[in-house]
Amino acid sequence: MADLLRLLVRVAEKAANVARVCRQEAPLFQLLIQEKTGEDKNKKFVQDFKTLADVVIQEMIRHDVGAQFPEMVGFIHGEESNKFENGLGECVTITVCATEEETAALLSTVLDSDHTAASLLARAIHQDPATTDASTDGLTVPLRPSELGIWIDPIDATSQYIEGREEVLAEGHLSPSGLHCALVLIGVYLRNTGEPVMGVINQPFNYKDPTDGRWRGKHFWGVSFSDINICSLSPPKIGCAKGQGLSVVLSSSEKQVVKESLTSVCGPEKLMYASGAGYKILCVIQGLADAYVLSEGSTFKWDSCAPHALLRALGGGVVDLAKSLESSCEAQNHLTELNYHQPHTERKGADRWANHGGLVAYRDSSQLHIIIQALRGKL
Ligand code: 2IP
Ligand code: CA
Ligand code: CA
Repeated sequence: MADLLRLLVRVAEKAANVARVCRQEAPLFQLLIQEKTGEDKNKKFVQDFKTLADVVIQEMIRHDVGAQFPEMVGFIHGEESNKFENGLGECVTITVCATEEETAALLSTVLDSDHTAASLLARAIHQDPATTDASTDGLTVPLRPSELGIWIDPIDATSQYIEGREEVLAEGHLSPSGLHCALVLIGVYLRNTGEPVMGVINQPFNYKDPTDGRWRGKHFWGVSFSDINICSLSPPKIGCAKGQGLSVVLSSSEKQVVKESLTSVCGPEKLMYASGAGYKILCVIQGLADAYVLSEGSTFKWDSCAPHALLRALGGGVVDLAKSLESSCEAQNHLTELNYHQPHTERKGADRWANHGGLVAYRDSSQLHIIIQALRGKL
């Protein structure tokens, strides 16, 4: 399955190109913003955004993976629906066509005949990205495409992407908000168990090159299956030196009781806040925080699948917080780890795929246990 990994790294880079192109064209960017309605609405935000960039990226990934791995068609899921309404109120189904010209023609029907914008987007969709990842050479993974499914979040932290604040990232430090929180997330899971086995994360706005003023991205990948555990990042040193306490990243909207309970194991300066569910898990992957705690069901399978696979490759994981608080046997993390194959059938729309019990993302299971103990009986 190393060829699937290479394809996902490439298609995530193409996705990042589309995300950058959409931001570079200010008038185009305004055109792209649409409000979500009905059951697909993420309850968390009064206003959530559905951008054409999101839809286009998701369909491009679905198209490219389906073309190379036909056995996976029907098992490539994502956050977005591929229906988009244009300025005339017409519903257009976004697909990637056989040629750049045909894709441009389809996109221009959504972009109210703005051919320049449509051509720019179509070019990014059909262009092969420059970078390939040589570090996957020689890798073999004994999995068949017919055993796998995919979760795509074409752009996580859409609000940061739309707001577009430019922050300079300091080495070794977490930065709470800004364009760098926006991530392309592609996760692969086993259809029969729901276990996350492969993940690719692309950060399209990692660094603004002062020589040409253009954004450069960065990507991360990981594979975790059976005794294979490989990650493009080497495991960061476990923090929590004696007496220093854990560092935990939270959503700024996290409950007060969670903040207070964690202060006892973290110390006040070690509680940090950041935007984007994917970015917060990436902070744990990179060692910028020891854990990410979320007490609400405001994330979805497409948010956690990809970064979860990377954390597993590093010896950590992502557990369901509610289940972990109930579970009496601390050692059995595998029973509380999130999985990705079954919807909550009693729910509707996006809610069927929510991580309802909240979550804890961690690198080290002894740190996970400290966190669970601190929160037990408090929620
Ligand atoms: C969102 C996004 C938000 C996050 C929310 C996700 O996904 O990652 O930032 O909230 O849970 O569902 P918070 O930043 O408070 O953690 P999207 O941007 O794809 O809707
Ligand atoms: Ca998301
Ligand atoms: Ca998204």
